[in-house]
Amino acid sequence: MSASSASLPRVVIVGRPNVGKSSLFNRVVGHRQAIVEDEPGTTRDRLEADVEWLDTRFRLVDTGGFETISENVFGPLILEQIRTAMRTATVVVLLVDARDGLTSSDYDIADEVRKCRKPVIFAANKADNDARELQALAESTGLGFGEPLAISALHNVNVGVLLDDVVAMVADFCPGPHRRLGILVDHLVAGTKEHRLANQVAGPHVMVTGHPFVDVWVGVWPRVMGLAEWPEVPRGMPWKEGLCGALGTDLAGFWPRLRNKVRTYADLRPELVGAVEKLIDFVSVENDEG
Ligand SMILES: Nc1nc2c(ncn2[C@@H]2O[C@H](COP(=O)(O)OP(=O)(O)OP(=O)(O)O)[C@@H](O)[C@H]2O)c(=O)[nH]1
Ligand SMILES: [Mg+2]
Repeated sequence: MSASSASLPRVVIVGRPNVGKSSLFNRVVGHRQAIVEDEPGTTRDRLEADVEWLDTRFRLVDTGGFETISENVFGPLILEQIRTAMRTATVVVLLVDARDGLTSSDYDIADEVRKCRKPVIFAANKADNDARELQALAESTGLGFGEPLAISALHNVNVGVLLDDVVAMVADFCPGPHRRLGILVDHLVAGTKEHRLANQVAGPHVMVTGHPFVDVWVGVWPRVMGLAEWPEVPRGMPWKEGLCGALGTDLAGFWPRLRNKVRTYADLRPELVGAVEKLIDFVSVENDEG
């Protein structure tokens, strides 16, 4: 994968075996790259290709079919592969089969898709003729994603419409010169896991910055709460719980009290104020890129 491919928005096709994910992938990519078979479980390895539609470039990802009850020893591996692919997705395309109707595997993959909280395009494939299209639309609303877009990967019906939707969602979701994203991270110190993750997601339109404190509460001067210092919390203990334990106060009530005591910038440590100012500058700056 080239460096530019790695930074493209990712569009991930998921669904149970044999619904036509690889057929759709091949149709969009424009040639037969993924293996298509009338045999469930054909795709086991994730397959990716760069695609361009209406001047938008994205990376299309085909995944293995997800099956609830499976003799297939690859089942858990495929599920892990699908989850990994969805975690990095900008848009997920959930595909069902318009001819077969819904199966328990469709419901289960739909739950996985819901859990990943990404924008979803819901499509019913193999809608080759009108009667089947109607059947697809009626039945598939049961998955909770509304009416599917009826498509046929084989006969190239509505695949362009699906790509239009993909491009609109990518534009909606993706940071760009006119839609910058700022992320504030706790404990952003060189050499930490937080630092490595921040470096991975930062880009021309995404700024990740943070404060060095173990928790954002430490960004408030302890004197605000009448303390000389924040108590030490033993390593390995969740910090907020440890702090409230040491102070003999309840966790749920502490945050509102702390928040209400903060009145001015002088109540906050300069490291926290500085990081927030940097983010505000970044997301609100006027730009002349286009
Ligand atoms: N009639 C019809 N058949 C289709 C359509 N799209 C795919 N098929 C057929 O459905 C079967 C399965 O297609 P695949 O693309 O391999 O399905 P898949 O979802 O990738 O399957 P797995 O890799 O096993 O998860 C093949 O026989 C395809 O020719 C379509 O639009 N209409
Ligand atoms: Mg396949």
